[in-house]
Amino acid sequence: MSDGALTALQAIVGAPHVLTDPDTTARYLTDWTGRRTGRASAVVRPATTDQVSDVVKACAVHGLSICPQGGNTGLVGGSVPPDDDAPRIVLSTTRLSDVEAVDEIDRCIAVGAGVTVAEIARRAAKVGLTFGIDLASRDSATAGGIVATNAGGIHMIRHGDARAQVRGVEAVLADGTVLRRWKRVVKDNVGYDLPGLLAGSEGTLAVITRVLFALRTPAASSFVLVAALDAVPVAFDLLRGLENSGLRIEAAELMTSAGVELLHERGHRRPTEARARYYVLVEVAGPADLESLVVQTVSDVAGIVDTVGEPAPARALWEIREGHTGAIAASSTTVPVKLDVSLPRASMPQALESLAALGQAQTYDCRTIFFGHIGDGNIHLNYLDVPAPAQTELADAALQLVVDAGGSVSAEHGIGRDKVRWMSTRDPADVAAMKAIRAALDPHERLNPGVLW
Ligand code: FAD
Ligand code: 2HG
Ligand code: ZN
Repeated sequence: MSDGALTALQAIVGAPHVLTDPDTTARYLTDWTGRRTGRASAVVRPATTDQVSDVVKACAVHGLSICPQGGNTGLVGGSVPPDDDAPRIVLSTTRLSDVEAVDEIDRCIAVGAGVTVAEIARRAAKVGLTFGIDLASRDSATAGGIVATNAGGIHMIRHGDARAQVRGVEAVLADGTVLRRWKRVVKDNVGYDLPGLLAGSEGTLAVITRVLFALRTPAASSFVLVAALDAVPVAFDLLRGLENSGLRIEAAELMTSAGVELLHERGHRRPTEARARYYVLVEVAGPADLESLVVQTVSDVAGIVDTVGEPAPARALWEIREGHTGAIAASSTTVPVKLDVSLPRASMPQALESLAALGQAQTYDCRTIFFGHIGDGNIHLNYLDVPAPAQTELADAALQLVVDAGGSVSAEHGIGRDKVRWMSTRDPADVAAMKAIRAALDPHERLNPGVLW
């Protein structure tokens, strides 16, 4: 970076917040999976929207592109820059950390983009409300990150995705303009849904600096059940049965014996006494006699091998599910091939068989662990121990299978840098419209070049 650029950035955010020392910048340059390490001239940490705007303008003057970064927990390589010499900065949102008091009347909270999901949940809980997004990366993933990726998480089945939680957004466009859509009202149909457009834009349309999130009413009483079963359709029968009994599904998660055994090796209990091919963790909410309703429903569903249940939060059961990502990363001899797909319920059982068979094929011969948010049709495919040269071929074969089964190649993690070649699964006119939006808002491709496109 030129001396002029460095001086300009230091003048905006203060010299201690323009990081150039390799020891300090290292953690901003490698992604959570360890697959990607990139390069940047500096990591810049603005503390206000105006500073972000000035940083963006200075980058335009000095020909620097910008990689926005929140908690750096993204799983598709979008939060770190590429490994080349092009002039760029990482714009870290960690200092955009202000939190306003919860608005208990309109049930919303205004937070800086760098505030973590766990902190938003804590603030909501203090006034008896809940935040609709929860995920295992809650202690690091940020407000800006979950909106930029349109994260789903474990309660998406109940409250919708991150986009559905957004009431207002403040963001800086590629030319430094501050865009502010900020109304506490629930209904607001004046023109295009720009906050909705920024949700899922993965840092390619704007830097999100503040978010106004809706808050929700927590369940008065909830119960966690894990059912062991040998066939995926039994899981759908169980979910239908619970809903037909008047229970509300708050979460519905799939695990397989491979995942449960891996977690067991690492000190977790097995969820049920009997072992089975699949385990479904369901959190339900409902009336006071919740447990008896659950027990009655389970006894009406054919094909359940064993069950265990306890009142929420049932952390020990949830930890088996939430420990999967870390356990897989620690156990695989290579960075796992991690695919995040959704499948129509009708084709899921057959597709999962084919996807597992693919992992067992002689050319790959890897360990295969599937899990995920089955209630939303979202399965996380993890292939472990795959030698680096075979990874792209395996990923492409798996994703082709998913497309052929009518599914989506990215359910909740996004496209990032890892899945760019799969953007072509959208119709050509759809791709052209998205590219036109990108060209209109960021004609010089300064924001996260190489992500999505
Ligand atoms: P980062 O990783 O820093 O960035 C992600 C993307 O958003 C990048 O493209 C980045 O450029 C962009 N970005 C970040 N902040 C901004 C901003 N302020 N303005 C513009 N662009 C920005 N994801 C799910 O959807 N559901 C899950 O259940 C889930 N569970 C996870 C569990 C674990 C253990 C881990 C490690 C990850 C999990 N993830 C999950 C993935 C990840 O946590 C989410 O994608 C999360 O939303 C990323 O937030 P972040 O702040 O870490 O963003
Ligand atoms: C989860 O649901 C995350 O736990 C991570 O989306 C998925 O590790 C994965 O493949
Ligand atoms: Zn997930």
